[in-house]
This record gives sequence, structure tokens and C-alpha cells, in this order.
Amino acid sequence: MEIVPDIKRAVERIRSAEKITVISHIDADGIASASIMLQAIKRECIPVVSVFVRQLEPLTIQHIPHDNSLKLFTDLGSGQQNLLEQARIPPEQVLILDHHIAQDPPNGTRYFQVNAQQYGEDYKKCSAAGICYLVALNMNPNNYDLAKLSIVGNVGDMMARESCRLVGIVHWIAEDAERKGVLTARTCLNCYGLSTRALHLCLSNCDDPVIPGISGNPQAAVSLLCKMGIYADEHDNRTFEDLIPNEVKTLSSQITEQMIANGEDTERLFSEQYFFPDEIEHTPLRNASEYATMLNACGRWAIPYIGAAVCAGDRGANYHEAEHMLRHHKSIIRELCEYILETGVTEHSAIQSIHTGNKYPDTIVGIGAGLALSKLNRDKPILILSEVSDEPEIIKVSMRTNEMAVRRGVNLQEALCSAASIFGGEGGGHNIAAGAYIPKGCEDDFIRKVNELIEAQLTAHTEKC
Ligand SMILES: [Mn+2]
Repeated sequence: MEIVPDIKRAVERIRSAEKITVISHIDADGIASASIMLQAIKRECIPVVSVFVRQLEPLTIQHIPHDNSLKLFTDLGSGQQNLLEQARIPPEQVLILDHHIAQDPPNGTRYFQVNAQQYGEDYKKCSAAGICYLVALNMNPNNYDLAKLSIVGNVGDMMARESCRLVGIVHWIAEDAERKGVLTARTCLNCYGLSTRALHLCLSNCDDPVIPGISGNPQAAVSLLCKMGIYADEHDNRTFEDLIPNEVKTLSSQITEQMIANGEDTERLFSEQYFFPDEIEHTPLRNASEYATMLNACGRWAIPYIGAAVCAGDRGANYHEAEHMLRHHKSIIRELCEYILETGVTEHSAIQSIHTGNKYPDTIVGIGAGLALSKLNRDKPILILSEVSDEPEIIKVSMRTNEMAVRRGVNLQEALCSAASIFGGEGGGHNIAAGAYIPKGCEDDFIRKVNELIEAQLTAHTEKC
């Protein structure tokens, strides 16, 4: 399939609309996608309203207005066309910009969608915010400033994770944006918090890859930085972004040497990171990955609109609210991580599991699981069960693993999808991070099944090699 004619058709549909409702998902990619479209549409002077939903399901579909507006679905819709059909939304009132696996509706209604998965290899790692940006750019070349949000959405959806950089069409978007002065791409150590975290915390939190002697040991990181003269003393708290190129070089070669001396692979030690020169230094808006966390914090704590306001340029009240939410988000995740480590996990042959009951919102258990995993047995993927507020009959399952396990054949998305379907639930996600909803009561059998499936994945991979 060709993307250019599809994008042109999407643009026409937007231009000919009298009013538009943008319906989007609440994660960073969803918020970024909606913001790109909202801004591009407002610039065309077409009236537009925005609706955010946690998931498109029979209940949330009621939030979509019954009017003649164009329903523009971003970062969702492709997989829920059955619901659109059921709600009798006419196809001429629908436009879907998505990258999730599409499912045809049972009665064969043809909804028009630009879905990244339809256009071959270059678009495989392109999130909804990537597709939305291509549409916006086609509406008006002056929309190039929205490339920033497109990169935030893609990074938020982990599109840069596997290759330690964005790839395909999204890498082109980043290069083009760099030429236009919207962003700066820099090769950095593959850590999180490059703009806001003290460098020693950045390094000691690094778990992909694990840096021998440094990961999990902030004090050792301080000593190393002092020894190298990058920190003036042990109370220093410069960030990675504060370093001058020469310091980056020295630090990089020092850590590389340390990895090699310990027989560790250095392949994932560096990654391309995307900085936004127009944002204030030392704020989370300064690079794509921290910006995405801020949007995720807003979405997961039920204030996606605040995130969208920040995307639209608000640096006043809404930004302060988002900052507050980000701090809250991080502290609850830290608490959850400690809870997991203190309570301890149950080890199975191929995975480890824990049930957090109703102690933490199901929207963040996955993130906490990922963080806890770096301090647990890294060889075994972690599976966390949690109750879902307002849905007493449903259990949320979150799983996390690391690149190492993925290379050994682990695919969490496959395991959760097939296990969930056995128990009448539903799963989704990526090979490295996935989730599922299952009916309450089958938890133990479900864990046993997932363990079996992961074991089989590892065996199949060993036999292939
Ligand atoms: Mn997405």
C-alpha cells in the first residue's frame, strides 16, 4: 500500500469537515498525537474538540458525541472498528490515524484508516504521533514545529528502544526537524534523565545495559565522576546535558573500558537522544524521553488534558500541574518498586510473579514492574497482577522483561495474548513489555500458562540456534 495517497485522502477529509472531534488514547503517544492534530486543525480554523479515553470499549464509546462532526481517532480505533460499527458511526464521519493491529468489523463497514502497519518496513516503528505528523505536515508545511511532539510520542511508545535510536520514517522526521532547528539529536549514554537528573543517579539507574560497579551504586558513580574531574566534589549534581563534548568523550571511553574489562557487551551502551533547544534547560521538556514521561504521568493520573495543554505550549498553570503530577507519579512508582522488593516475588521456572492487590492503580503497575525488575533476577520476566478500580471482576496483568531476554526468544506480547485468550481475557503490547486483562479467579492457572509459554519460547529459540 502507498502512504502518500492515503495521507492526501486523510487531509481532504479533515479539510472538508465542518467540525471535528479528536478521540485519543491517554498515553504519551496518544496525547502527542491528539495535540498534533488539534493544533494543525485549529490552524485551519476548523472547530475542534478533544476526547481522551483509556481504552476504546463499549462504555467509553458513549463519550463520543452523537453529532455530524468528523470523528478523528488517533492512536486507537483500528483494533476497535467493531465498536464503531456497533455504535453505528457512519464511515464518512470517521478517520483513523493509528499504528495498532487492525481488525475488520464483523459487518464489513469500511472505515478509512492510515495505519503505520500497512506501509512496509520503513513504517514498522512509527507510532500514531508519526502518522499524525505526516498528515499535519501535508496540511501545511508550516506545521513542521509539530515534529517535536511526533518525536515525543514515538519515544514514549518505545520506538527508539530496540535500535537505541529512532528508525525508518521517524528517523527521517527527526533529521528533517533537526535541519529546521526544532530538535538536536545527540549520541548519549543509554540512560534516562539526561536533562533533569544528577549524572551519578543517571548512571547508577542505568540497567540497559548494566554497567558493572556503577548500576545500582550511586556512591561509586559519584567517586568515578569526581576522579575524572567531571564532578567538582561529591555534592556536585551536574546533568549529562551540562557536559561539554570533551567530558562526554572521556566519560564514554571510561565506561566503555569498564564494560569491556568485565567482558560485557557495549552494543547498547549508547543511544541517540532527542533534545529540544527551545525548552528551558534542566526541565523535563528538554528531551523527548523525559517529556514523554511527563505526558504519561498526566495520562495515567487521569489528567490527559493537562498534558495536551503543555503540548500546545502552556508553560503556566497547566505546566505546573503537569510537573506536580510528574513528581507524584515518580514517587508512587518508587513506592511500588520498594513494595515489590520488600514483599518479594514468587519464582517460577521461567518467570517471577507478584500480586499487588488494590494497593496501586493498575495504570502504573507495569512501570513499577519494569523498575523493580532491574533489582530482581533479570533473567526472568516479571508478571504483576493488580485489581482494577471500578471493575471488581477484572484483573490487570502487566509483564516486563529486558533486551537480553528478548534476544533469547522471549515475546511477552505473544505469551500474554495467547494465555489471555484461553481464559477469556485480552492481551496486547510489545515483546519487551505487555499487558492483559483477565477475569478474576483464574490468576493461578493464568500464571502457570504464561510460565509454560515463556519456557516454550526459550526452548524454541535454543533449538533454532
Ligand atoms: Mn501508540
